Amino acid sequence: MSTSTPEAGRTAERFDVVVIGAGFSGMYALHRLRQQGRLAVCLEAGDGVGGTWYWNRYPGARVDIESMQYSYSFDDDLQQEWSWSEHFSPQPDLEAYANHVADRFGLREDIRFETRVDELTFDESADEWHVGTASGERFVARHVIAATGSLDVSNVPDWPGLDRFRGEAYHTSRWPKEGVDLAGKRVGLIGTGSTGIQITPEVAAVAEHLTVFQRTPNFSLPSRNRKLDAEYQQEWKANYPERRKQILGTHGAVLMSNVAEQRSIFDYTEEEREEVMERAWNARNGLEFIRTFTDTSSDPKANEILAEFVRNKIRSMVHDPETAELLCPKTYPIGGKRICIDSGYYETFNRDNVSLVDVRTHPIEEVTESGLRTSESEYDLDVIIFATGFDAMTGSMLRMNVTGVEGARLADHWADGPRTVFGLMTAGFPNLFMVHGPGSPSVLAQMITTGEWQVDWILRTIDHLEENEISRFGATPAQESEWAAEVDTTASRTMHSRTDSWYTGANIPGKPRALLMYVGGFQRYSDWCTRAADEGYTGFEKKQRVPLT
Ligand code: NA7
Repeated sequence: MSTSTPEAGRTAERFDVVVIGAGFSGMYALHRLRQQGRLAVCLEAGDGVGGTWYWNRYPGARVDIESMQYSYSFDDDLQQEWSWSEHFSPQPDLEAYANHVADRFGLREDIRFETRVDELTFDESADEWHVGTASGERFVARHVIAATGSLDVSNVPDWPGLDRFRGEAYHTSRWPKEGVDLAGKRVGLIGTGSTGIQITPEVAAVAEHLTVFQRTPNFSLPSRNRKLDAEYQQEWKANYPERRKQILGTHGAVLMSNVAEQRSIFDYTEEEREEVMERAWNARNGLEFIRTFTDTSSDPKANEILAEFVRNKIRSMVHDPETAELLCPKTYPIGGKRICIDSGYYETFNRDNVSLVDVRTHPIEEVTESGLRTSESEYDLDVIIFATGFDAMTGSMLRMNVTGVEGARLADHWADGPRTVFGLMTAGFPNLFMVHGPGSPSVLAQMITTGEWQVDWILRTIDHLEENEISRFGATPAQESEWAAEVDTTASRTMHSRTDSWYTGANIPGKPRALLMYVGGFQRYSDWCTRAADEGYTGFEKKQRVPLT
């Protein structure tokens, strides 16, 4: 039971820790806090658990990490008993899993659903956070864990006329639970990132006509998704303890199959190279494909050979040469953005009811009452689907109106780009922890396992603070600069920082340009964090609790 406390004429509920978000990391944080006997509540904007996998329920939504790895590791009974049906789980399976976990561990009783946090204010006199919600509730807690997700705030471009459209319009991340009947309708889909690539074949199969509005084509590999048989799962389950440990020792917290070559692409004859690339193409994993050779991520010439191999695949799948050329990415290196995986994306453009419109050459200028107008033509549509991405990594923190020490606003602190220590804390905002925050590996590592790991680090830290009667604990600007140097040094070696995408904030007009995640690899990342804890958190700001008189 929480206690209550008067706050500005209202009653605030008091907890040890407020967790924001009931996605996979938030649920795990709540579970661990309860196990430790801490008084905790989890505030969730949606009316169900699952986070990303609660909101993104558009047709075709699917994870691109294999199911046996993309799952919780903290409870052996759970991982032994749960069965996955597909190699790459579709959204309904992931949401069902989240619901199962919430029920199995009795988490719902401490989750407040439909509770959106819109105010976080640090009270310096008591070293506590005051948490306000859109529906007027108030909470007070010494610590806040923001497990608010890397891809939560939808991006809808600010086109004139958006409110004038008489048909139906949906952002893919806010797809209605009851589904959308697209049968016999003229559908316009804007965006060809991972989401656009997943939803395209599904919409094409039912709509009267699908028009895909593409600004930048993406590299995509066939997912070769398959049903999982019992034998394969059993083999994983028998080896789970060992494999989960191995996962944490890898660059992306993912175990890969054995297709990666340990040699330069130029060590092979042209014929041999084609053979190796063909083998990698059939290996089911975008993350693995880019590591086919040792130099395709670093040497532009090597990268171009791999990119041209994929373009030739696209040309062989799409019958109309003009459409095929338009679908071929040519303006950035392969792997600069996350390589997508798809289920029949390119082949969909061979259908009579599908057309591709290049909005790079002729941008969308406005939404009209009956559809869209580009600088070249008008398109009459019954439904517009926005697969236009997210204000990623920073959006979900900034929209909570966070105010820290001396009234400092997080929006100002991050005005030139986010500054953090390990993506876990930011200076001037003590006792506030982030999971998968900017400057952490986030989507560059498998997020369920690395989320568990980060939550464990946070809870170890909170234990340390309680044991040592520290009431205020925070990162310092000097630590932020040190971490920024590590993030920048590792980033400069990669193609990500040289490619416009949501990874660098380039998808949101006016957003400062910086690589938003740590690319040094999960193992190196966890070494940094563990060292800080092992060394007694030297360098962090600490304030001793004032004894009660
Ligand atoms: P992404 O990858 O950010 O894709 C968004 C798409 O929307 C992309 O093709 C954009 O084109 C397009 N877009 C955005 N704004 C516009 C405007 N103004 N005009 C035309 N087209 C536009 O988001 P996703 O949801 O697909 O994927 C996000 C992650 O989820 C993904 O990486 C996986 O990790 C899971 P652009 O490329 O900017 O030219």
